[in-house]
Amino acid sequence: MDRMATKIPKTTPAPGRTGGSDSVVLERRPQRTKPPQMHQVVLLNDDFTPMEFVVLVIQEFFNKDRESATQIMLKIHLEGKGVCGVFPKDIAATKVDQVLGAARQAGHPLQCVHEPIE
Ligand code: TYC
Repeated sequence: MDRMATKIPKTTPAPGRTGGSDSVVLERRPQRTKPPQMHQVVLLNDDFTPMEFVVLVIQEFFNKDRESATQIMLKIHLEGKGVCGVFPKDIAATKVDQVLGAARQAGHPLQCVHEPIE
């Protein structure tokens, strides 16, 4: 018989309560979930894709206004590559698919990749 009326059941303190006083102590718990690894979507320069097409792609798939899309396109044109946006991995992969799909459909060799940051 382990549940005799005279026995006082052992209890563990409720989460957030420690010690025998009436005071409540909120304990800091280590964070158990990591934020998702972020990936940058990078467009690569080539000699054939029209500048206007690249600007439209950046506006359409990366939600940039015409001014910033043009700046990003020119950076890619001059430096060889440029970051169009930063997303969780699965979203970045979808962006790459969308860009490559639009480029191939239009007959342009535009290249787009995603890579982890940090
Ligand atoms: N270099 C291309 C041209 O002169 C323009 C271009 C820019 C192409 C960016 C691809 O990712 C690119 N028509």
